[in-house]
Amino acid sequence: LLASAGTVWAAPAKGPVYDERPTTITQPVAARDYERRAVEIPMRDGVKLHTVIMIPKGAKGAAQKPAMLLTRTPYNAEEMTSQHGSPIMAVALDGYDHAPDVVTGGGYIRVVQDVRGKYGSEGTYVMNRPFVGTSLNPTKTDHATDTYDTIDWLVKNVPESNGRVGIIGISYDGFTALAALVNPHPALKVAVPMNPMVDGWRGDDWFHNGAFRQIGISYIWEQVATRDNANKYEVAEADAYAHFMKYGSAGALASAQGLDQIGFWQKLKAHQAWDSFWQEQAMDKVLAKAPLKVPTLLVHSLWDQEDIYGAPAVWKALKPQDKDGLLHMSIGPWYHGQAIEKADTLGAIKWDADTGKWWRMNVLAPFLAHYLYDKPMDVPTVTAFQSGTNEWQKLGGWPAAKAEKKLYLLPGEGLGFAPAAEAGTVDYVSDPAKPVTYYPRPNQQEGYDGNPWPTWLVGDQRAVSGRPDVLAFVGPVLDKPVTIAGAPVVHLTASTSGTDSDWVVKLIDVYPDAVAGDRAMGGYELAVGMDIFRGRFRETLSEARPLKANTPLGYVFELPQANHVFLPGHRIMVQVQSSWFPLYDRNPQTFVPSILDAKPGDYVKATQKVSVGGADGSYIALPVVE
Ligand code: PG9
Repeated sequence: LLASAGTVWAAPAKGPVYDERPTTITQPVAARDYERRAVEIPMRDGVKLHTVIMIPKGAKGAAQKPAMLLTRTPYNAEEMTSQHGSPIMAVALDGYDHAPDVVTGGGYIRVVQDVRGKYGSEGTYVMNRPFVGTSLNPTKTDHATDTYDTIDWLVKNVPESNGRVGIIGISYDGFTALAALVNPHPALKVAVPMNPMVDGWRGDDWFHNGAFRQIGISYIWEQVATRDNANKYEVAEADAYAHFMKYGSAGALASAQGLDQIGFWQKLKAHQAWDSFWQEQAMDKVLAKAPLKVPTLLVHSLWDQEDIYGAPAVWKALKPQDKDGLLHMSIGPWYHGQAIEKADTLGAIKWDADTGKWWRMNVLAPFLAHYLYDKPMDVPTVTAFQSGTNEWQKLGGWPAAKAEKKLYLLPGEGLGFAPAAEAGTVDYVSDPAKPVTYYPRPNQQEGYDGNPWPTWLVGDQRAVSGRPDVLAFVGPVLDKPVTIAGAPVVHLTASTSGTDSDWVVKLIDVYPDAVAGDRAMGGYELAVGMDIFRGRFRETLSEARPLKANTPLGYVFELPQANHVFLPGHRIMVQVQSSWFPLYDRNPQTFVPSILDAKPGDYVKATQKVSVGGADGSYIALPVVE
């Protein structure tokens, strides 16, 4: 309807309606296969927590009353329970935390609650709120009391249920599932903490062995700035590498991005060592104070890009005192949270079957049904996926072997089970102006959609193998399998010309050039365990101390858990480097009291010398299953 030249166009006063929207509208309500209740549950201090309860239709009058599966989250209970706007419960629960096939397959009542201070819930917000009775929480409420009060309300106010409650959740919500185990409500019959955040300094979200995970800055901003994550972290740079380089230190970047206003950021800056702030809230330490009372299934992902430390740390702390055999663990070949998704592949790595579905049907579903419906179960103490053979194993405990078999770094970047008699060094120059990336640029901000973030831990390490500042020690072609099950321990002896340094060590499976039936995998370098250690914590994790320059010093730290077979025809490789950017902030290589506040002039090149051979030569102690 173009107006012809010279005429003034106006909407006709009469005739067909021009605006196609009605002035008022009636929303048709589709028949749901569940009843949805949104309630505000009062806590002991009067604060009300917003809670969505989804009751499957037919639950009333069913022969077996359903149990309740609870998740406590900072990630928006309303949104998490209304996916795709679907009236079908299994579809509405698509996505994070739910395992809808298990929830609806088991006929459970699904309960999702916003934690204090987030989305629909009243109250203050504190990141992973520490517990009452510690110096970090002066109030009378924490996640343990809030879970207790919630369960107490649920069993009294949801008459459709059988009065039993299970708690389940991933990551932050895995942390809240662990918190439920502190003075648990008697109606809490089972807990499934999946990839839980346990110790933010040792190896989960904020630091790894003291090295700061600066890509978490955007999460901190969005999570803490507002109740509903409305204020987004805005960046001008398309490449996170450029974004983090622009500001120099992570502290300068955070200030520019407004983080100084955020209470959690102030605390994080004030506690860059593993001091009482971190130790008092570490969940493995908190839980070890009393025997476990609730049957618990810890879920660990072997390639967890966010919380690779947590679940095994809780296992280690609690299993020795678990007299009643309540503690179980599953170890899968997954990224963070992938157990509830399709998991036949992880990046380029193929597992020959959907490992997520297998685990949900054979472990998660029977474990919940046993404790919530008294059904028989055949779930072993530990269910572990072995990469390499790509098979599930039923184990009586974990780890299956002690880290005792020494794999030596050898002169000329060799690697082997026999040490070299003669002592020497293999050297490189680490330049903070040109840090080694954790995966090839462009690096995106953390996030899942179409982003390499969830799978970067299995990225091909050939991307950096040839760099002059990355050492790649490689062993001979294996003529028989080498099986490891547990956490390899790094024993690195190295000197630096600086007074502080980061050490990144990677244990890698090098595929043969010809992989039968899968040419794309020829020569692939798959890291089966890698981590970073910030040198200043060499003597004690709880205090930063300068390194003595140009002096060989010992660094001992664990790599993440591995359950892997290096197959015949493959080679083992160990890589060593001194930056892992932009995931971790750069070590200036000059000792400064606060790396977050390092100044441009503090960043200097350093000559790194890794000791090989002789009495003090570097090695990795492998948990080899003979
Ligand atoms: N890894 C995320 C997280 C946990 C705890 C604190 C902050 C972040 C998560 O996936 O929930």
